[in-house]
Amino acid sequence: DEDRYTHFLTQHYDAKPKGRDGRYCESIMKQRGLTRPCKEVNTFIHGTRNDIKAICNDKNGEPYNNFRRSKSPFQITTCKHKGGSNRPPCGYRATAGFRTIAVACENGLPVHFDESF
Ligand code: U5P
Repeated sequence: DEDRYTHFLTQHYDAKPKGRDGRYCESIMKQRGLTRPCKEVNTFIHGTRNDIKAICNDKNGEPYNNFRRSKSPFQITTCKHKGGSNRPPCGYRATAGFRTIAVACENGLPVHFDESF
């Protein structure tokens, strides 16, 4: 429902990122509430909400296992925890890419980020 979609956006959507490097990850992971404890891996999808929502229907998505995969690639940044303590401050490395993504949908809205490939 809307609540899970909002949660998905908080965790995985950033329209126009600044940097897409480790500093970007450290800042946005904290800002989005993902650092208590430090989340190990988290992907941010860039672009428009409408293009991401369209993965849930035939406009930009197709079935993939129990998920839906995008027909078109997205600019994404995946933040990976550097290791050591999982208590903040959390250090991250960034990997920027242009990739197909797989999400779970509920009532036509994305609610879970599964993977990119
Ligand atoms: N996750 C990402 N990007 C990835 C892989 C995992 O953001 O490339 C996040 C998702 O929020 C996912 C969580 O729900 O990590 C756990 O992933 P997994 O251990 O189920 O693969």
